[in-house]
Amino acid sequence: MVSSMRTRASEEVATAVREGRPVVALESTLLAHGLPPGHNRKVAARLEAVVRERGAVPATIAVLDGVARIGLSDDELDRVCDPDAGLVKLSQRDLGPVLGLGLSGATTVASTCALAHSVGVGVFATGGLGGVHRGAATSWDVSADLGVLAGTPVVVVCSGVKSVLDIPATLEVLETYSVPVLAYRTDAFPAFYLRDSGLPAPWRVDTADQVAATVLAHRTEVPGDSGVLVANPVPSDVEMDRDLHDRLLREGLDLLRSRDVRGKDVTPVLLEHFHSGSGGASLVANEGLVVHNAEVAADVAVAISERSG
Ligand code: PSU
Ligand code: MN
Repeated sequence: MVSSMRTRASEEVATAVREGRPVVALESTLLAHGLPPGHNRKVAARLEAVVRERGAVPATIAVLDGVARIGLSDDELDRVCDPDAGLVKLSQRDLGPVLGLGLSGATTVASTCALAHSVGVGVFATGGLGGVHRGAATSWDVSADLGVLAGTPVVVVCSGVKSVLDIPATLEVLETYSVPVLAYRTDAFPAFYLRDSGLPAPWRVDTADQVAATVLAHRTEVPGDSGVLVANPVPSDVEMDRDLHDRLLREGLDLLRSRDVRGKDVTPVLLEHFHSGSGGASLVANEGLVVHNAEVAADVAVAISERSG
């Protein structure tokens, strides 16, 4: 385990890792750039609380003043959730510049996975995975989340990928990168706000222990360093209405075109359109799914440490 000058695990996280106790990494981009101010701080606290209730240690990750922090204090979480703090969105390739230049930012799935792995944390919960964007054949916009999963042995629990992406292409790339995709208690690959993307998932699992068995076999028996994706659908009681979802999606895609939004701004602009256009329904779904993912990730982390113990 590395705790370098510029990457520091909190005392609690470092101790848990050393003792082989379950830890769940959480990302900060969904807080800083995916949820509105105020609401984001409540979700941050709820995520950490549910991970603890399930018997694991939460490790929210962000870069603050040139130090990658694995496990944040309450004050540090306040800062991540404060829009005036101006934390930029950091993918994996942005880590060198912010660490080297002493700057701050919120980590995406890609950079959170990489930092979690660097301190020995192998389970991570998020909302939606980044993927292949629509039109990627000409824009080349494919999230670094996929490339990092290809080479980082971390379990990522998410609710699939948003329907603003090209979901069939995203599943193809995950296959190319040899990332196992396990749908949790469903046969369908989920689409973030919706439980069913219309595409079947490659594998179905029904318990955290089945996830743990798969992860341990994948890590120990299968050559390569790819991660494992667990796709856990949004809970039925907070799933978005499909017609409202489809309308907001059409409008959101038009908005991107008319404002010429590109690159790292695409995801935050679309999320904001859903939040303002759905009268809050998308926020309820977003919070519900990310909390559920944190719970499942904690169960998986506990099951992995029981099987390894
Ligand atoms: N999906 C969401 N909410 C988010 C993100 C994705 O529903 O906040 C964030 C995650 O941090 C993910 C990142 O890693 O967006 C992907 O961004 P990009 O497509 O620019 O790689
Ligand atoms: Mn992108």
